[in-house]
Amino acid sequence: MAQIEPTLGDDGVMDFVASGLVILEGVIDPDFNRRADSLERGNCDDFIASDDFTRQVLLHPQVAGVVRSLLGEDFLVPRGGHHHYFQEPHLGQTWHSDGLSGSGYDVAELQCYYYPHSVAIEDGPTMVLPGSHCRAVDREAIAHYGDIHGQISLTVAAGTVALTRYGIWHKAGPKTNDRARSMIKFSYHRTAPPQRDWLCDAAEIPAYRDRARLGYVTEVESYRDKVRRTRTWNWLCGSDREVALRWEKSQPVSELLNT
Ligand SMILES: O=C(O)CCC(=O)C(=O)O
Repeated sequence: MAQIEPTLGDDGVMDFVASGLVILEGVIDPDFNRRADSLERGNCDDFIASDDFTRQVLLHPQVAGVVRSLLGEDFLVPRGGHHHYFQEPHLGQTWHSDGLSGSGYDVAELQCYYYPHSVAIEDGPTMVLPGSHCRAVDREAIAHYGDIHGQISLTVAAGTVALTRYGIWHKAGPKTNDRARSMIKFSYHRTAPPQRDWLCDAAEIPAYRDRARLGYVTEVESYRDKVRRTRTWNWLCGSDREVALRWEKSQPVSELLNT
């Protein structure tokens, strides 16, 4: 049986743990990208489950290599998804996260956005907020937020695939032209408990090395982010190592009473 090789090392996985995002710019074959030209808006299960889409996109070595790195060996390959298609100008969506997302430290689902055509700022690109993926949020509450320092617009080349941790805040940005804009969304899932089986140089599990504080994050939230990221890293490595917290030197009262 052919194997899917992982493409991320420890640093790549740590980057993903912090940002919730990997962007593979222009990786899909231009001839295949054009197949989406006649795709209708909405459910596109048949297109996604087709042999061609499976081979050209879902099992593309770079796309599947990231999935293999983050979800383990025998991950579930999507058999359906949704075509987010806009043509008319519009004001853009509000910030949201999808479905059952954002409650735990696990990485059990990767939600992916595939862009068969290039996307410019006038086309209403998807906007994402790196680092927002591990917060349990009220969807109605975040819909009231406007621009957030650190948000990014996915203005991308044709054939780009963005892989996100389910739960990342995102929205379609404002569109000012009449050009068709496509985004095909689908998700891969984990089937087995995690282990550190991506590209590793050494057997010993390194401690999580935190990434730079995000532009919109204050001191306390940055401490919370670090704890959440470290728990996610430990979980992905299959390690039960606990995060060092402020009270780790504290003692049980029984020990003090008996001395
Ligand atoms: O089309 C987009 O850029 C984002 C749409 C989306 O993710 C949604 O409606 O949930």
